[in-house]
Amino acid sequence: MTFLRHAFATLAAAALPLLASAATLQFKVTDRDGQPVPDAVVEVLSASGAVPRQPAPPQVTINQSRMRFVPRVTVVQPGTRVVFTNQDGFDHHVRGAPATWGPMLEAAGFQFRLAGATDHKPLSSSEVVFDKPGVTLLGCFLHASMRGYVLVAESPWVALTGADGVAVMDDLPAGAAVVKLWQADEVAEMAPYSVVLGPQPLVLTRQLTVAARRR
Ligand SMILES: [Cu+2]
Repeated sequence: MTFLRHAFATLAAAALPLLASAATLQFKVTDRDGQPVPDAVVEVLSASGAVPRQPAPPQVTINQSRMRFVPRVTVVQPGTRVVFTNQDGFDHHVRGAPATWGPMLEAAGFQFRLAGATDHKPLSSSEVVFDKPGVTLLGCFLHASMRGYVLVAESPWVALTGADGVAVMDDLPAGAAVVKLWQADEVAEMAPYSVVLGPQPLVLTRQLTVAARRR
């Protein structure tokens, strides 16, 4: 009986901080015409200092496929290794340059060529470690229409909007936070939101000043 009571107390103590800290944010992004905008990045900077239970992967892959960067927008944590591969049957370049003013300008851009895929060899690949928060614009010298983005987040709490223009983040730490939104085509500066996250799901919406680029 003593043992059981002890076990219960331990369980309760372990569960309590999780219950107390779980907050939900839903962020919907639409364009100038009211259409849902996918691939917008929602970042939550929590004053709590808490980090997600599930750590971000140390390595991600961006494919060049059918004349596109796939995914078009990749969000990583500082220090993430990004592997680029070319799946098309012809050569591509990968050119990376800072997309915004800020600390990223100190970092040198990068460029390399990836040979086209053949039946007999493994895919051409090369990798880049992204260290500093900021946005890098990806392009290809050979195909001007190719555009991609790597966003190195400031916060471990970050999500992309889906095809419905909505990002839902569960398990956020409760308390004061700043919510930032980034979207590739938006030209107007988007002021961050100061919010308090609590047990009630917080719903935010933002209409962009531009019509999002269709693929
Ligand atoms: Cu190309």
